Amino acid sequence: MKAIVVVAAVALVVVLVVTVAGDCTWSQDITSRSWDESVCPEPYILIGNTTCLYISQWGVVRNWSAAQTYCSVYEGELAVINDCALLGEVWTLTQHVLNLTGNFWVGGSDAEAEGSWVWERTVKSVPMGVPFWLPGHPDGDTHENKLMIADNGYFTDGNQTEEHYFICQDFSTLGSITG
Ligand SMILES: [Ca+2]
Repeated sequence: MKAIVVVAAVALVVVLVVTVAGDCTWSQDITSRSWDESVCPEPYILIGNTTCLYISQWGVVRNWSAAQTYCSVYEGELAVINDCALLGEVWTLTQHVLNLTGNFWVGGSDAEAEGSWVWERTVKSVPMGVPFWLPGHPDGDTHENKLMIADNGYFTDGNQTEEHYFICQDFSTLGSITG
């Protein structure tokens, strides 16, 4: 009887570790999730019932500016991620459904004023601190002025010349909600 309890406890711990994106948690049942491809224009998919995103996949990495250009080809821009639940959904999709281990450029920058992070599209403030940012970050000073989602599910700052995966957002369909 005691052994069964221990096994159950270990299983619970594993589930919790797998499904925490930074501190932005959501439903622990990955297998029941679906991402709707019918609402948003191709190649975007509806994530979190609110946002049309395109997530670059295997082999498609760009520096920050080239990623922004890539998004513009699909009439979008690098994504605005203001919501903790959306960040959790994105992280789970990238890391555990697409199995992409790496960093993802999104549309934030502090290039205009060091330490003052804004979304390039809206010029509104990027959420700071936990649960969005990796504790201790941003830490790159003027060497790292662009925003990415790290593979641990947190925001972190990166150098714009680095090549990473990236996330584009279509603002034409549901832009009034998140843009
Ligand atoms: Ca900076």
